[in-house]
Amino acid sequence: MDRSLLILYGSETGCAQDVAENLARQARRRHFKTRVIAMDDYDKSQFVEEKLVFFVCSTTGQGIEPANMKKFWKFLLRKNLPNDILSDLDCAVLGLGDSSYRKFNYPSKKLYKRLLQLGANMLIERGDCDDQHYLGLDGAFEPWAKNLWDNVLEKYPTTK
Ligand code: FMN
Repeated sequence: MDRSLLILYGSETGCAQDVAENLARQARRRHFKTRVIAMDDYDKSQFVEEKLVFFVCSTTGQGIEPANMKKFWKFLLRKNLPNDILSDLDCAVLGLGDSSYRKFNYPSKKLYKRLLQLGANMLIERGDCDDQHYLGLDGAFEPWAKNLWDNVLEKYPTTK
């Protein structure tokens, strides 16, 4: 089975990028061939070929997506994308935000919904990292990542 994994992030001040890189280390330990790329640095013409993609994105402004995912997000919003275009894609979405803001984790919520609309298969429910958690981002990240790997490895078992 193909064990290529793409991790796409949108990050304003680096936290979502750190989380994406942490996930990539976890993936490589599980023998996935892993790329980590900012959404807007990714060649989106390849996107429909991807089989396994994790998205990590934060929130800035008042519920606004980070600058380095704006173009990719606009591309996903195109009205002429067929609603089954991502039916071969397994994916997962993790948001980073702060629940003291009214629009808590909005970009990841919108991204999750849009991916589902385009037919993507979600491996697990969206995760919400929260600056207000007493353990910081790890408070939600660690249990979410554990659940993610439990599900991913069921579908992509390690042979070694
Ligand atoms: N979090 C939210 O959930 N909703 C927001 O509207 C929101 N606005 C923010 C605005 C600013 C200027 C800053 C600095 C943070 C905001 N946050 C908001 C919290 C960030 O999303 C959170 O700190 C995240 O971990 C930052 O990740 P990043 O470094 O990858 O951008």
